[in-house]
Amino acid sequence: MGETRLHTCMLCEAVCGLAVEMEGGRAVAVRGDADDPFSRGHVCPKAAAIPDVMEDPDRLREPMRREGGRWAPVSWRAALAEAGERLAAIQKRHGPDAVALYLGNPTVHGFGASTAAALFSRALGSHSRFSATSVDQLPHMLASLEVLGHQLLLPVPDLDRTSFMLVLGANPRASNGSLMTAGDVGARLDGIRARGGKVVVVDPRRTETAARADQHLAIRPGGDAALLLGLLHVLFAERLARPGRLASFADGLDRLEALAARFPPERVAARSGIAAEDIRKLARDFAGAEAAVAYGRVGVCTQEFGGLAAWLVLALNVVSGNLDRPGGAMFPSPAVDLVAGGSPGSFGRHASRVRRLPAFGGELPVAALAEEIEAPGEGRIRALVTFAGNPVLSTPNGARLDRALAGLEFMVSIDLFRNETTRHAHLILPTSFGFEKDQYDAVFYQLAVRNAARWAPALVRPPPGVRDDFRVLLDLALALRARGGGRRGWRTGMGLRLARLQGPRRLLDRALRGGPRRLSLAALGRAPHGIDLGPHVPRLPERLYTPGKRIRIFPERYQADLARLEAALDAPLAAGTLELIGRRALRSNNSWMHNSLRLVKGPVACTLLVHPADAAARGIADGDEARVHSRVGELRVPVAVSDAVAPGVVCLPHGWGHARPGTALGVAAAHPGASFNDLADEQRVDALSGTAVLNGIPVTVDRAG
Ligand SMILES: Nc1nc2c(c(=O)[nH]1)N[C@H]1C(S)=C(S)[C@@H](COP(=O)(O)OP(=O)(O)OC[C@H]3O[C@@H](n4cnc5c(=O)[nH]c(N)nc54)[C@H](O)[C@@H]3O)O[C@H]1N2
Ligand SMILES: Nc1nc2c(c(=O)[nH]1)N[C@H]1C(S)=C(S)[C@@H](COP(=O)(O)OP(=O)(O)OC[C@H]3O[C@@H](n4cnc5c(=O)[nH]c(N)nc54)[C@H](O)[C@@H]3O)O[C@H]1N2
Ligand code: SF4
Ligand SMILES: [Mo]
Repeated sequence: MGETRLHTCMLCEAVCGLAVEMEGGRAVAVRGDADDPFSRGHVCPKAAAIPDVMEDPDRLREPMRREGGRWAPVSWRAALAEAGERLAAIQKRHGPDAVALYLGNPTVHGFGASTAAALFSRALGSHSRFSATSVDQLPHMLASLEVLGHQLLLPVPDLDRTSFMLVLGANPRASNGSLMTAGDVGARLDGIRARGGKVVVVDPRRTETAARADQHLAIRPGGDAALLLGLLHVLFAERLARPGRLASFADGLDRLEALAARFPPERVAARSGIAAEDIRKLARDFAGAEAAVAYGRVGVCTQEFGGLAAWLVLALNVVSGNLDRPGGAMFPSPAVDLVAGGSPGSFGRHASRVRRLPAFGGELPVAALAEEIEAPGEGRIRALVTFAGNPVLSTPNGARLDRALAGLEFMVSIDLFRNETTRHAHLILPTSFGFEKDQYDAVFYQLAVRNAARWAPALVRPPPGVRDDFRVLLDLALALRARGGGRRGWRTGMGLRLARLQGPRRLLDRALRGGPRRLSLAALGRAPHGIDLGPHVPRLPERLYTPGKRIRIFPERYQADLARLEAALDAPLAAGTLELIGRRALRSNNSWMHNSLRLVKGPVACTLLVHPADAAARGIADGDEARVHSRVGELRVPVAVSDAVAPGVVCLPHGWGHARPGTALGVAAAHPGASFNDLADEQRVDALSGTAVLNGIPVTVDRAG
């Protein structure tokens, strides 16, 4: 009989508590930890796949070195020395920006990795830094920076107390919530309706979340900014705008009112695809609710007007008086306060060389990565370090990036697998994963719907040839510096060596002790199921980082982008064009869980949803193979005819396309699918923020001959 140990899931933002059945030193079964006060025993099918990843025969278990097309194992000492030497040489010859960095999504899913990634990034001293932020939540961070003064001051829906939730461009019943960490989000959404409240979903597809809501409004992709202006128009025009106490420390409400006056529902109906009377009713319902919250996520960010839309979601919460009030959008008070401890952020301090796209928080939009590698001249990217990312599948025009990576002088990847991206590396440094690591989710407790903390120590030893992310990143930074690369200065070097010496546990303990809750690792260790730290409390205006602690409701930056929106209000789509959007599925996780047979077996997941009318017009039947064509590429995918998508919209998941040669992912290669991002156009970014447009991509679809 085995024993049960506790851990926390590191796969998505819900941070579910896990009860792990151990036998002979192996994790043999994974259940939800019913005694976790935050996740209450909830898990999804992906948790059971954590041991699949840990024990995957394709997982890299020692550093690998590529010579031409051949891979051979290499010692850690030799790998770090070579990586440090070659990166340093390129920086010395071509300047610090010649070495780029891409930080992938799992970076934020652990304290050790996120801490070390920040130190590495600083030590590298390059302006050529990229991450998943610019294919994800950047517009929300920008809105928080502009309006509230801090990029991490992200308001979170007070899910357990709201009586009206307006969901735009999010599908928490599949994604389990994002910028809204909530154990068992489905039950919490059900709770709103059980209390007599309402859930309204604005999405071009009738998603799992929309199907179980009170109302679904099928918006046209990219129509959110238009819709939100229409909603604000009604609130002001019908005297439903009630900012309440917020008005005493908000600037610009009058200018926002004047702006909204120009966008009556009739004017925005065509672009949003939502009838004027539906917009009026939605505004009245929202304003009439006891406590309401507007919540926008990936579909609102990664689209043509992502910057404006994210700002207007925040503005709607302010104008209706729902920011910072119970049942509205609130600011968590976690045990490790990343807001107080982190940089407020910056926007546009530098720009990309080729297209002049703005940096956010010192990072450039990843849509510019391929051209920055390809375009000759001073400042060209010649080497790349990737950490926990797979941008060939995750970023727009992945096929172009794929070609560009093949032309790099040198590339190092820190990852578990040789995948579509890391196969281009000259060295892959393999790291520990899952129950081999300690788990504390500093980032996600900063975004939780209720304050909580849970720390889990590693349950098993990693394979002997792999090392912890924390150590690998710091050792690589030190190797680089030892050979004259990276940012100079003794402080950087001291910081690295000190962090390396202390290790992630001591750093976390210090952060907890210095945090507002005065917790410690020992205190969390005594509460292995996690601690409930209570509901959110109002924190404004004290928490604001703007001068004078004011809410700047209408920052200049947005004014300039409104003309672009106005020009698009009545622009028709080219005849025969459909608009492509994405979708997430419960059994999939971005680009990298497709090597677990338990998750990919069964019906093919990578299908194109086509509305029956659009299918009929093209002579396409359910199950046929379609040819999907965009400005940058063409794919063949099986069709599922479905009235869940609005007419004119087609829908495909991202993260597939595992048929590229040179990868080592056996199960995924047998269930390859096609890559959405071979259709996404890297030249189409939200002009305001630089965020990639991954929804509303114009495509043509016909039956594959
Ligand atoms: N078309 C389209 N594209 C999208 C999106 C979309 O909705 N539509 N979504 C975007 C979003 S929101 C995101 S966040 C990005 C994600 O895109 P990426 O940043 O590329 O991240 P993942 O696809 O999650 O790939 C994670 C990688 O990290 C590795 N990995 C996993 N765990 C660990 C670990 O503990 N340590 C190390 N060293 N490596 C690890 C995996 O093997 C894998 O290679 O994709 C974006 N791309
Ligand atoms: N199972 C699973 N869970 C995940 C992930 C995963 O890959 N799989 N990824 C994780 C990551 S990295 C993230 S960032 C989160 C994302 O979490 P969510 O944002 O909840 O993710 P999506 O399911 O992509 O939801 C986006 C929705 O926007 C809709 N949409 C597309 N275009 C538009 C538009 O123009 N306007 C509006 N209003 N809606 C639009 C899409 O139809 C889709 O339903 O999920 C996380 N959780
Ligand atoms: S919902 Fe997210 S955190 Fe919970 S088990 Fe599934 S993947 Fe893990
Ligand atoms: Mo994401």
